[in-house]
Amino acid sequence: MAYESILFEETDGIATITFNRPKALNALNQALLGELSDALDVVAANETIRVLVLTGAGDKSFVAGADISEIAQCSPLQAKIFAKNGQDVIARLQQLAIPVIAAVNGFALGGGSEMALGCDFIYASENAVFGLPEINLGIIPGFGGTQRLPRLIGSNRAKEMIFTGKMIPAAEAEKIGMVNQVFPQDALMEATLKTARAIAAKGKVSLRAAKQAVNNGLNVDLATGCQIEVDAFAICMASEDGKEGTRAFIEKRKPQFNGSLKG
Ligand code: CO8
Repeated sequence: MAYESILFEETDGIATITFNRPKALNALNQALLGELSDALDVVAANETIRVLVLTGAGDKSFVAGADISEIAQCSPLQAKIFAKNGQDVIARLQQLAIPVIAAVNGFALGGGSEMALGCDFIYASENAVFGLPEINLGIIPGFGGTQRLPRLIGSNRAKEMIFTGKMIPAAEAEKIGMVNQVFPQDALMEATLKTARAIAAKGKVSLRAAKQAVNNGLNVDLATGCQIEVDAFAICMASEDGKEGTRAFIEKRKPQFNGSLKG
């Protein structure tokens, strides 16, 4: 599929999807969501891709939200479908077997913050701005923001952001735990790719197990979460990666992870 609203590239096992509607500050319209969904199919089907990075075109915006001109034309039913499409594609990011990093290089507002919250963690540039300003439009977040933000930063802080619609700079987003690390704008992508390369060198089986254990454990009680962890741990030990990693330590050499799921 030829893309118009995103850019898709892959280098050395790291795929990068760039939201590419700079004239609209990379706002998410339904066509873009369709392209993103297609690109996630490609990523999921390609075993050589080890890490996915999401970023925005230009130096001003990651994603300035869902496209307000499209929302304004929606009937309630169309709005429900638009919101569901956005939620589904963000859920797929979260469920992707490989790690997904958001490199937020400017505005991450509304659906933009929600997109970043669907990633495994967020790096941001110093000029990045986060917020859920939907309340100013007489609506509420519709791409999972009322659910993921409180789980990440706590319900009181999330409610303050959602009720006021205030925008917060990257430094504050880092302070409240929404962002892992902030970089000068011209250093963001290299820092993100450096972390992506470090992750890509780990075992595919253990990365998958770690992501699933954390994600699945977040929605259950501690005992059930710990059970999820031991099951995932056993899968690692049944894999070549688990055998190779422990053997390499004992033999005092670097492990060569092949990502095979075979025991
Ligand atoms: N949608 C459509 N176009 C946008 C959006 C957007 N979210 N954001 C910016 N643009 C467009 C502007 O209209 C403008 O276009 P034009 O040049 O043709 O007039 C262009 O991008 C540049 O924007 P500005 O001139 O406004 O740039 P500024 O630097 O002055 O301001 C801001 C930047 C602060 C980011 C400002 O553009 C802004 O406030 N944008 C809207 C932010 C917002 O409210 N986002 C939330 C949107 S709602 C949402 O995300 C809901 C998610 C769930 C949806 C469920 C589906 C129904």
